[in-house]
Amino acid sequence: MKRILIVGSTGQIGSELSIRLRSIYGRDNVVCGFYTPPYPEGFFDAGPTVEINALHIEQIAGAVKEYKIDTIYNLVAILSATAENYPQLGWDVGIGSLMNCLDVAREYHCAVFTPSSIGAFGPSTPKDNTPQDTIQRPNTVYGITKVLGELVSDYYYNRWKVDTRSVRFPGIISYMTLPGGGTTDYAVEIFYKAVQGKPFVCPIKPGTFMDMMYMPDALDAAIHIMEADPAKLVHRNSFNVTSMSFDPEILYKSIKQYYPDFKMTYEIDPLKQSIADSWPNRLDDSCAREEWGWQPHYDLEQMTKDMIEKLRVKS
Ligand code: AKB
Repeated sequence: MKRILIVGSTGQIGSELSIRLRSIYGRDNVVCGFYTPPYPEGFFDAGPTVEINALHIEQIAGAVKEYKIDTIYNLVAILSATAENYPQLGWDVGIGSLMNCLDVAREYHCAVFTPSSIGAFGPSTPKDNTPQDTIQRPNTVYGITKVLGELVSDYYYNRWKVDTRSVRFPGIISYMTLPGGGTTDYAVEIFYKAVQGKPFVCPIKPGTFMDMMYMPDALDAAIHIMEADPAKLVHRNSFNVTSMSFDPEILYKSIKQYYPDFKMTYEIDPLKQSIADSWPNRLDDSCAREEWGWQPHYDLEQMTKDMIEKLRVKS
């Protein structure tokens, strides 16, 4: 049975990944590292927790030793738009947590998952059916940290045999914990407004396509890649994964099926728009499908239905 440490467990992905991992590996085999509030409801009662500032390597090492950890999920990051406003912070947090996790993993023989992102691509990357192996010249701090993360993770695998694996996450849509500071956040915020009966002001232009994924599929990806047979992995850091691609108008129409009076207007955020324009329209994730059986379950219609059902219960 795996013994897992999640560093950055209270964010959008961590708050749901911890629940899913505990349902698979057992409550006490998943330790949640926390640092930044707010903490999810019931967080401290749901299983073991430990305070970890990911920039302090001894805190990660201490938790790994104490709980006999063999797998680290490093979910610490400053998302794309915030990192453009605070580049030093984006760099320090993204790279600091990555290097600390890798060094601890090397010493204590742990596997490491650090998500990459569609942000690891840039304006010179082919926009449609973006291949697994292609040009990666991002023009954002976030993207640069993600490319470095991919390269350094592969380096630790090749040089030190640290079992590093990861996926390039698209925008993740979820109802439990809000994302913050990302370019794709609009695709979550729009649902909250629709369910609250309020109009939505979209920061991204119509016609801007980006890859997206519903949280249950994102959790599957993060878990299945770490369970994959290593003999079948040609790639490691990181795999393209996607389950849908849409622009704001397509998402708006999908939500309007449930709320015919829902109104969306546009007030373009130049920073978010320029980041979105530099990212692919749709990834080709055939390598993930071939090498470890990646298969998403939610398309736009299924995701919209489930998001609205869940948010109605929540509100
Ligand atoms: C962001 O928008 O910054 C993230 C991402 C796609 O990595 N959601």
